[in-house]
Amino acid sequence: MSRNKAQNSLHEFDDFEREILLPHKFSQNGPALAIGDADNDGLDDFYIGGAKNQASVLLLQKEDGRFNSVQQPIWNMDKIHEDVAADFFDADGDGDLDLYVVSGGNEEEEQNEYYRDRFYKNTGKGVFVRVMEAIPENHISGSCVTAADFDNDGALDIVHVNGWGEVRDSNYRQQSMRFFHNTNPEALVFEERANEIGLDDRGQGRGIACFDADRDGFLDIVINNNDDNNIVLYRNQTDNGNHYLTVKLNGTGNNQLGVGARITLASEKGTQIRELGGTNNYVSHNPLEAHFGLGSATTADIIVRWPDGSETMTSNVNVDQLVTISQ
Ligand SMILES: [Ca+2]
Ligand SMILES: [Ca+2]
Ligand SMILES: [Ca+2]
Ligand SMILES: [Ca+2]
Repeated sequence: MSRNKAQNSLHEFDDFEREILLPHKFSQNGPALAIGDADNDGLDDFYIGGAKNQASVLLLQKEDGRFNSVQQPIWNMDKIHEDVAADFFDADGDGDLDLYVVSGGNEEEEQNEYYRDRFYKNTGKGVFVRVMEAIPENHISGSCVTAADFDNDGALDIVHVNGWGEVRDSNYRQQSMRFFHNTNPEALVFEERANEIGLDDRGQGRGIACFDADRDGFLDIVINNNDDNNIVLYRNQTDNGNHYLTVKLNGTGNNQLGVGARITLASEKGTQIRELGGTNNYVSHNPLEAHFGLGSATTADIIVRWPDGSETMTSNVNVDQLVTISQ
C-alpha cells in the first residue's frame, strides 16, 4: 500500500486511502463522459467528469488529432460534485451543444447540495456557463441521464434516474426518477413532470436507453436497475399529433453506422442538431439512430456531416418515417 501511495502522491484524491487493494488509481475522472463537437469546428470533443473534489475537464480536439485540455474556471468551481453521467445536447436550439451533468455518489447525507445536478449553456466555441435556474432543483444522488424529445415538439427533454439506494443511514431513493420537460427552449425553462406523466421508478439506476420500441413515432424508455425491478420499460402513450423523423445512417468504409456524424435537420420548427453514437447514459447507450420531433412540420431538409468531413444533403423528406441516409 505504501508503495502505491508514494507513486501517486501527485494526485490530490487518494483511492488507496479508501480501497487499499486497488492495483491502479482509477477515481479521479469519470465515469461521466460526453462526446460531441463542443466548439463546432467539425471535430468531436470530450467532456470528462471529475470524481469528488476533482475538476472535470473539457478536451477539445485539434486538427492533428490531439486534444487540448481546457481548464475553464467553471469546472473548478463545481469540483465538489461527483460527476456520474453527462450528456451533450442542444437544449436551446441555437446550434451548439449544451451540457447536463449528473451529480451522484454516496459520500454525503441524502438531499445534500452536493447531489445537485448542473446545466451548462454553451456560449459558442465550447465556452460554457452554468445556468442552474434552467433545471428544477433536485438533490438526489443520480446516475443515468439522457436528453431526447419525448413529445415531438422539437425541444429536447431530460430523463434522469436515481443513483444509490440505501447506504449506511441514508436512503437516496426518497424521490422517483425525474423528467424535465423542455417547455421553453429559447429561455431555457425545464419543468419537472415525472409523476404527472407516470414515470415513477425509484430503482437504483445503472442504465437508461431511449428508443422507439414499438415504432409509433414516440420515444419509449427502458431502465436497467441494480435492484429487484431490474428492467423497467415505459411505453410512451403520447398522442398529440406531432410529427417526427428518425434518421439512420449508412456510411462507407468501416464506419457503416455513421458513429461520430452530425445530423442537422431544418423544418418549420427550426434547425435541430444531433450527433450519432457519442452518447453515454452512464453504463448504457441509445440506439445508433437520431430521433427528431417536428411539431406540425410536414417536411424537413437533412444535412449529414460524416466523420470524414464530407456532407450529404437530402431535401423535402416527408415526416413520420424512419429514413436511412447513405454516404
Ligand atoms: Ca470540436
Ligand atoms: Ca445550445
Ligand atoms: Ca420535447
Ligand atoms: Ca414508441
